[in-house]
Amino acid sequence: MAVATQRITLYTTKICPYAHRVEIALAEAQAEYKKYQIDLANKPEWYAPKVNPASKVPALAYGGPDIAPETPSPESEKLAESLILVEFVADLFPQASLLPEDPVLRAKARFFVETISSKLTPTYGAFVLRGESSERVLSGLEAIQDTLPETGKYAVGDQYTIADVAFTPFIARFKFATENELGKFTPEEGRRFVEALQQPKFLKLSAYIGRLLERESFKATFDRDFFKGFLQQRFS
Ligand SMILES: N[C@@H](CCC(=O)N[C@@H](CS)C(=O)NCC(=O)O)C(=O)O
Repeated sequence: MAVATQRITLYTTKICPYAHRVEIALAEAQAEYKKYQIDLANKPEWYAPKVNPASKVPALAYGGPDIAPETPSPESEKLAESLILVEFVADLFPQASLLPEDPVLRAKARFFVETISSKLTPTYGAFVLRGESSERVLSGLEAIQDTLPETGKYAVGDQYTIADVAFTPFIARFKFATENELGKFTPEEGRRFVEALQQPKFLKLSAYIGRLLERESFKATFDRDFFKGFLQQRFS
């Protein structure tokens, strides 16, 4: 376990792909931290005023005394927004090498993250939760594939970085939902997504996704049964 200079408490929710990013980053860093599950349907009254005024997960408390997460201390720093938290973890634990040292690779990692933010994350709710067509998701994935390097295991080469962390929770949920036919999308749209990813056109992306989902930090932080239960309860 790697110990940060100060205490970390992560406020998270298992179904949330944004919060999942921070759990992956902390797992990559082998960080010691406390985790508190926020029930989004019934948020604790202290959460917005004392942790995150935006009332969203993920949020992170850094520093302060060793107290229970449900009584957050005014002495800890409260930080939010998944991509900012992933970079914060990268900064706290440089030995995890989540940010490349080379400035060009750093810029490429951030460009990849930007591509995910502009082309893919908005399509998750639209397709899986609201049943819009898979077209926008597939064109987002094409843009992401175009951003991958010709060689290398991950988004910017052989080093696993913030870019991979940003993508993993989303693609894992797209795949899980469509492969298990659980979501607001029609069965035809679900099949279209699954079959599209098997086409030769997506060979490079599929191989990359396979490597992401084999990563220990992902496997240790994705509760498939919980996610399945959430989708079943909502959509079947
Ligand atoms: N831009 C934010 C998005 C976080 C977000 O939308 N989280 C959702 C859960 S996945 C949330 O907390 N929603 C508040 C609510 O449902 O009340 C980030 O990257 O952290």
